[in-house]
Amino acid sequence: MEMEVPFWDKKIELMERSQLEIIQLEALKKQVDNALRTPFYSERLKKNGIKSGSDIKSLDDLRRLPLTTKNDLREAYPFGLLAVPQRECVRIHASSGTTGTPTVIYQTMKDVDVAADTMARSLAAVGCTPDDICQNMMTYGLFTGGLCFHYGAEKLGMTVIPTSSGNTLRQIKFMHDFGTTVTHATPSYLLHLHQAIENSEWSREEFKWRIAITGAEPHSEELRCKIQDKLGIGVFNCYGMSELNGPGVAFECIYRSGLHIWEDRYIMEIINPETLEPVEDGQIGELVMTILCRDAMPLIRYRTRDLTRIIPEPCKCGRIHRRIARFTGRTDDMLIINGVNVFPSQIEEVLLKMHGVGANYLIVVEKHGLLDKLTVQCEVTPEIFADDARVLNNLKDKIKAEVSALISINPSVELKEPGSMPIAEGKAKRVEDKRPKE
Ligand code: DLL
Repeated sequence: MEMEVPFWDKKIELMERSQLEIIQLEALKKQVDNALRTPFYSERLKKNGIKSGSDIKSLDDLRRLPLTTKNDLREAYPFGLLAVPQRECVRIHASSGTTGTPTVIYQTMKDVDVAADTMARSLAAVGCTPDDICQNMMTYGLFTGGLCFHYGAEKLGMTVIPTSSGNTLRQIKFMHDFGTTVTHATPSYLLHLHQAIENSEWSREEFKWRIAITGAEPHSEELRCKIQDKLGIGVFNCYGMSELNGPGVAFECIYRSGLHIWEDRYIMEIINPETLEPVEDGQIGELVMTILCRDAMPLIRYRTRDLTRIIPEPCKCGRIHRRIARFTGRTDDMLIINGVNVFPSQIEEVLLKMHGVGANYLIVVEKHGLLDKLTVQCEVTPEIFADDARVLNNLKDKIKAEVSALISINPSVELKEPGSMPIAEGKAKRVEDKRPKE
């Protein structure tokens, strides 16, 4: 039986490709003008011979523009990419940088509204309506999974319960008492939630849950099927990143076969991460994104480091916006631990400046029940090792506190005798990810 396809903005979602490309070109020109207002891009673009948006004559001219990296954002920290007077900027979000400097984004009120509209469009595409009660279990704060999702869910007209992450017993109570129909959580938290419901005083039938939106970390089709079977709900994949306004950048429709990228809001490219040249449609490469609608902070040809491929065939839903496949990995060493992005270099930074920490360390990530667990193992110096247990315990607590302050994850810390950890013969192995590959 044919399913009825829900839409938020039929005109935009079903428009002709030629029409979409006109919108993209106009928006790109504006974004280039906008970028020229920032100290960061004005220098870069002028170097590439671009002095105004009108230098962009066709979408192919995108390739004349420079790529932008996470490191560039760090260098532009805190305000180097602001394209409007600060008084027009109403919000700042941030995510982990590769070291202590975070990468930040700024939004005007219009930007907040456009991002909310994009999110609402994504939610409508999976069948969410104002009749739904939506519980957002992603962390509120600097992380975009909280607030940016929230604004989109409200824009659609759902009743939003901003429970944020954690406190599983309260999550379940709210889900039960308010009749929550839609949830937003990481896939690993969903499994945890399921187990907690099984252990609760209520049976599955006493919940009205029908849709789970999952994202912020990689997960496989098998995991989706497992969650769907266990919970008897529709599970939909949602991709996003802080730099691109958070969740809802790419989203599955009811057919669940790849994620549509909203191409009137973003231009996507898939490049070979070594040669930086575009790959053929259907080949795996790094996703590069240009934001078409953000006044406060332009972002041109941003290297996401996420590996995926374009699905060239049209989708059964009829949307013109092309799809990308589930992500197959990243081109850098970023770890995602319970949905939180962690770069090994951040932890190294803490360890290296800590008096008493020796030469060798290892970051271990493993599954502890259904959630991820982070352990930092490090050798101590011979002087500290000779001291009494209190000194060692203090060091342990200090490492825990500093790592936790920097990346918002509480690690276990294991201190090791000097010289007891294996010495690397080649490139030092600093991370052991023992989580089962999905
Ligand atoms: O994770 C934004 C988000 C919130 C997306 C809620 C979806 C739902 P960041 O913290 O900046 O932002 O992390 C972005 O997470 O580059 C991917 O590596 C990874 N990621 C996000 N969504 C998915 C997904 C948010 N659906 C980084 N599948 C990205 C695989 C994902 N990886």
